[in-house]
Amino acid sequence: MANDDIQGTITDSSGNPISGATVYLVAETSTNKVAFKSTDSNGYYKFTKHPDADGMPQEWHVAAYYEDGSGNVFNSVSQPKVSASLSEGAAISSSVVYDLETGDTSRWDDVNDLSATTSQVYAGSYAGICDNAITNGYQAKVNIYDGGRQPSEFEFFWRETSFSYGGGLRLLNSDGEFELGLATDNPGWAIDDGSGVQKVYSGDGYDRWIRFTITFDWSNGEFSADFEDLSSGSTYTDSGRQLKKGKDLEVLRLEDYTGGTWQDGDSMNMWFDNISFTA
Ligand SMILES: [Ca+2]
Ligand SMILES: [Ca+2]
Repeated sequence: MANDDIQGTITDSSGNPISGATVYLVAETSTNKVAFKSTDSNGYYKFTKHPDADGMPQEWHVAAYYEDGSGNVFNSVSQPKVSASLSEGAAISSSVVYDLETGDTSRWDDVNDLSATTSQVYAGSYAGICDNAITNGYQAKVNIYDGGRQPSEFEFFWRETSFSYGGGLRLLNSDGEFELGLATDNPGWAIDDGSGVQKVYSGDGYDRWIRFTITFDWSNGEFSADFEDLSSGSTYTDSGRQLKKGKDLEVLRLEDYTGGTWQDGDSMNMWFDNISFTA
């Protein structure tokens, strides 16, 4: 197991081989990219005798990245994690998903308060939980797109208890400026966009999964919101809302939020799952 080769073929969503894609080998237990290769003319890559110093079975992700020269960027991380032989290749999709299915927070870049848990799960075996509100700092951070991208859609699911006084997600662009925030105003739903913070729905209660889908219109610096309480069926939709800057997205942060103020440190007890970005 220790020195097996990891190899495969990178294809597009139609199954056509992608030449010149960059493939990273990412350890299960960290976000470190331990090696990278470019695919050949047949889309083939191979990591020979990949690092596995402890001699124990080590599982890996393969992350693939490709720009087609027309401004289209394709990213993927193999899910579930691949074990020592990746023989069937990893199809490039244009989605990046944070679903906690590694059972840890290894895919996050900096974590102050976020844990993988089985206590409440929207999909799969794990969700993320934040249960220790942080003042003047974020709960957790991840670089979604190094250098910034303009995905078409952003979606996630959250769940909150009555012990929580709100929390949420904030998106920053490649200049380090905020573009959009979405938060609970326990149990209401709040949007922090180009118009500032607004509570858009009062919420139907606690202990239920809520779906949040954002569709971006980058050419106009706008987005549409489509939110749904998966227990009651209540929805909120709006369109033509202004982003704060309208540039791009690079970083996702989970942050505490209470009654209109981010990072206030006043109680946060909520789960997140299937946070996805689709380019
Ligand atoms: Ca999950
Ligand atoms: Ca709070």
